[in-house]
Amino acid sequence: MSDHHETAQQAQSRIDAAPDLAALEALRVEYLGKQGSVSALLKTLGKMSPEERHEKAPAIQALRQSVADALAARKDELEAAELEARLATERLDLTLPAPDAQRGSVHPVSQVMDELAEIFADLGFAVATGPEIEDDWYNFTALNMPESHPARAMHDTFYFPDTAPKGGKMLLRTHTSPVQVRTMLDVVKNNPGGAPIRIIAPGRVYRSDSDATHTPMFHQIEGLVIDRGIHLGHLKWTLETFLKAFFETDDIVLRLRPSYFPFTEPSVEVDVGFAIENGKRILGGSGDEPGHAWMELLGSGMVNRRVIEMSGLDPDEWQGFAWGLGVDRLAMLKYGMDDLRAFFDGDTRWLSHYGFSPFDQPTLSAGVGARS
Ligand code: 2NL
Repeated sequence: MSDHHETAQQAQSRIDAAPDLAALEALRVEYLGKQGSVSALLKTLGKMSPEERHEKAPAIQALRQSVADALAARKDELEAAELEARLATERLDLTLPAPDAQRGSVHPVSQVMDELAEIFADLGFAVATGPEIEDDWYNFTALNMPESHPARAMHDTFYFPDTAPKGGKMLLRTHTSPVQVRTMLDVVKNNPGGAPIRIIAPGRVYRSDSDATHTPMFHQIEGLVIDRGIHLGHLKWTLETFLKAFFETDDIVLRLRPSYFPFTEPSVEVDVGFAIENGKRILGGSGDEPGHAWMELLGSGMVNRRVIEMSGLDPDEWQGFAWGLGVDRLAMLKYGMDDLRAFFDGDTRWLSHYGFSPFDQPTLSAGVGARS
């Protein structure tokens, strides 16, 4: 009996001193494993007489129980310590600054499109969109350019082999004018007597042309106003107001020159005065001042009577003006890029340099009329 008591005490102190779970497992095998010393004692019970077994079994069972209890208690301690250690090393410090996320930027073309939509919204214009794959009729014929018209040759059109529903071939639109044609037809269909229209049509357009200043796909924005009693004065005021808001300066001087487009009559080329400072074009002042020159900015005019008639309106009652300009060129002028081709290379260094934060709103420091 005292034998077992000593064994139990020795086992208890060895188990309590086990430094880790592996050492503890070794002790379990040593005492309670198949070849273990306590297991061996238990096996001796089988060879005893009932009387002897009755006498010795309680002490041996008590020894086995005390070793098993000591192992279980130490196992709980070691596991708790291990968990504590893990919690200590894996603790997250939520006060550390998070690394900055990789963020995209708004392309200058998108930025300028947004700015234009914002300015023209202030002037009461809605944004209209339409298909980039067009029917010859909407792109040319409806705009007073019948199939034999020489102005068609100036457009370097990408044609599809498919025949268009209204004759000719399907094509990639060469301007966003077909959007305005579709809008006019829609408005007249829903309002047979006619109704005022004020829209801008921004979007991608295509011409088979490629060099430092031309890409086969570029961006255009056209504007169209149809109402009663519209004249050139409205055109001039609208363009002047828009350009002052866009370039964020009142110092914008326009020069209107006679021009020719099949869809407008009269047609007006609009130039803007500028000076060169540090190799960059700075808008402002008359182009006739010393050190200044004129730069062609956009084409415009009064909507041709034949285009008004095509839409189903009476040109003696309804007049309009329209204009078209290149968004990419406008972006280059405002934000100082010098190579158009870089706009479409997708170079992330260029994009992070010239791109805009999607979180900086509003896009313009001031809207229409903020300086008046
Ligand atoms: C340019 C000139 C222009 C238009 C586009 C237009 C649209 C309709 C009726 C009449 Cl539906 N005109 N658009 C008018 C004048 C000029 O664009 O140089 N664009 C880059």
